[in-house]
Amino acid sequence: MSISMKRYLLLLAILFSVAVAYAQDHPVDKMATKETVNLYRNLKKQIANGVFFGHQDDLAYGVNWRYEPGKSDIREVTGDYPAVYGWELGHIEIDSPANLDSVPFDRMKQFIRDAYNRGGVVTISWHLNNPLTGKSAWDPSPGTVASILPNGQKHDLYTSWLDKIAAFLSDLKGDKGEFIPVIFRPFHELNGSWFWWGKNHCTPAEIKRLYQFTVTYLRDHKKLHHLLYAFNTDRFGSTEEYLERYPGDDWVDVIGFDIYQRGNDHAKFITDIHTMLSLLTSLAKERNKIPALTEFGYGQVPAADWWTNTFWKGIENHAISFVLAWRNAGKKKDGSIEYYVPYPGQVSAADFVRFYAIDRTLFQQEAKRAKLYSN
Ligand code: BMA
Repeated sequence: MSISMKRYLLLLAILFSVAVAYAQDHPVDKMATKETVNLYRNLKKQIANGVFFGHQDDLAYGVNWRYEPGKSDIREVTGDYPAVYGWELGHIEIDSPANLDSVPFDRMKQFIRDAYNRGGVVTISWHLNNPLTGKSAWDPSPGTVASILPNGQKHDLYTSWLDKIAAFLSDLKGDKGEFIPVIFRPFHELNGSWFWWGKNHCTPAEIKRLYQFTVTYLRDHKKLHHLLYAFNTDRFGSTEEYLERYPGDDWVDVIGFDIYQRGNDHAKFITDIHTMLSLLTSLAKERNKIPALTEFGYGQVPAADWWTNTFWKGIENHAISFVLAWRNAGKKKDGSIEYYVPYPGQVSAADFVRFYAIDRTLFQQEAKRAKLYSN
């Protein structure tokens, strides 16, 4: 074979391997780090084995404790940590040392490293203040979304806030200096109207542009390549409703929704969750996305068999990646009590152990075994 022929074949081989690499399943960030790509692919693969269980602020506090090293209400009850850890960046934008639920950002970074070192998954939400009024995320003053889009009067303020979350995210590194992948979940529950980015306060075109701008800024301008992007609504009634404010397949890796049980109609909750998961998992299949229950809970879990007889009944027939129970705040400043997973002695604790024992509910041990960051 002549030298030029050899060169030609070599070139063909290179082109072929590049084409194969591209044809493989990739997150929306084409420059995502290898740990991030592995997480993305492994989360999809693991759906066949079951559903990863997650908990917001799990390592920071529980119903009757605050900042005790290694402690977790889930671990107190089951002996194991959750597989997924939710954290929240609200108030980082105003340079507060702690988030809106008083978790210090420095401690949060360490909790994230601890969880990653155990093979767990990290997801982050952001109840950012209203950039137009300076009030909270729950201040729905009209025109806020429009004001932070490019050319809007608060656009520069918004990008300065994104710079702050980028600085936080850049600090998340594993022992080998690799970035810790994060499932970032901005503008959650956007089909409700309780947040300033909600349905009644902006048009679908505006919120889509904001979501797309946010991804572009973090990925292309800040050059963060360890993020997967989650899109999630609150409860929804149809695929059309779900997609009304969806920014498009090129911007989203994980699709989900948030759902809370209010009142004691368990049968209705099972039906609701089942109906929405059917729609969500069909969409995920069609669009090749990771489906998840991005937040859920039954406040104070007052039913002793809720985990196996209600929650599991709602999710067991659905191929979803993870579920995230909201935070065990315990007694809050306003006197109310908020928690969503049991602590020792809580009425649903024994049932949570039964739920934990189900083969297809996956906690820390299974996440570690699954080596989610390796290929
Ligand atoms: C809500 C409650 C609040 C909290 C907020 C942001 O659902 O838990 O207490 O401040 O989420 O985490």
